[in-house]
Amino acid sequence: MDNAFAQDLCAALSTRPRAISPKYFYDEAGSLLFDRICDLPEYYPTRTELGILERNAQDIAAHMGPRAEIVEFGAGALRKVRILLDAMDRPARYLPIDISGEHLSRAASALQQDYPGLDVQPVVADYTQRLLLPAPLPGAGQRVGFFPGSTIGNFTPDEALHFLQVAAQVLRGGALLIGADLVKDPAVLHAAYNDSQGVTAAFNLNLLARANRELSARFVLEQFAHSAFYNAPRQRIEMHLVSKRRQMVSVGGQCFEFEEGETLHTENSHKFTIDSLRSLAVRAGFRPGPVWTDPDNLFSVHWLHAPL
Ligand code: AVI
Repeated sequence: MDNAFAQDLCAALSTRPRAISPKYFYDEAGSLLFDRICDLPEYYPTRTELGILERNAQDIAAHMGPRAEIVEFGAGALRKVRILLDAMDRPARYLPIDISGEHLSRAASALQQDYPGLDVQPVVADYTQRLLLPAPLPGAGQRVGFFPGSTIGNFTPDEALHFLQVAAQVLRGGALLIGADLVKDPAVLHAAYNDSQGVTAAFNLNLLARANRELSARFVLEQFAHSAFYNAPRQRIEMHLVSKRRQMVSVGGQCFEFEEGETLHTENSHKFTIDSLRSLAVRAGFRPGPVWTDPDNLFSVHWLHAPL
């Protein structure tokens, strides 16, 4: 099997407990479902972070200083970077990094149209690995990384540390602006990942639908249930797909058995305290700066100084 999704899915189904990386949610259909999640009434992170950025745009822009470059890890959230660009003093360059070239060039050309004077340079790369970025523009200000959405929460703690270490290297002398969802009332978290319209359930089940589309797998979607719950000791939402009965599934010609109630663990979404995010950043070499939150303390946006 030369396909990473096929390899990782078969490996996940062959081990116990069964778990697969959440990165496989994001094919075309999954990305559209995620966009719908962001607009759900129960899913507070997106609108809360947007509100924090809007209310504090001038202050954040002052920290960035004139002629700054923004390096965005992932090219999803154009709505968010626009808030920064609109407040900044003559932004010099925007470097969105994404593993999907198609998604990236769409995002980059949309932004270029609206900001004709801005130098937009997409970088196709896996930002969870080592990163090589173009040299700073002559006369440019500081290089500021932007990692919104609490995507850091979808990494394992080791991956999160590694990501921050890579970011600290490529942002040397600059800073990182990062969004982190906060630990809160489990009922609020539960509602955000168990929405009444069933969009999060469809997003979770799309992993199996994708396997059917791409890997000639034969998952019967009706035989799996979406499950999302807050694991309080580990401060994370866990998403699973639960087999509703004993069944056999086939992926790429290989057969796997599910017992009734057995799960495939599809995602962790870690929640942070302000201190836990700052301590992690310190371990990666950053020096914590200001933190902006909302009046209900649902979400946080951190300014982290990169090492020199
Ligand atoms: C992308 N990421 C930060 C989302 C989250 O909340 O962990 C993905 C998501 N999963 C279910 N709903 C949203």
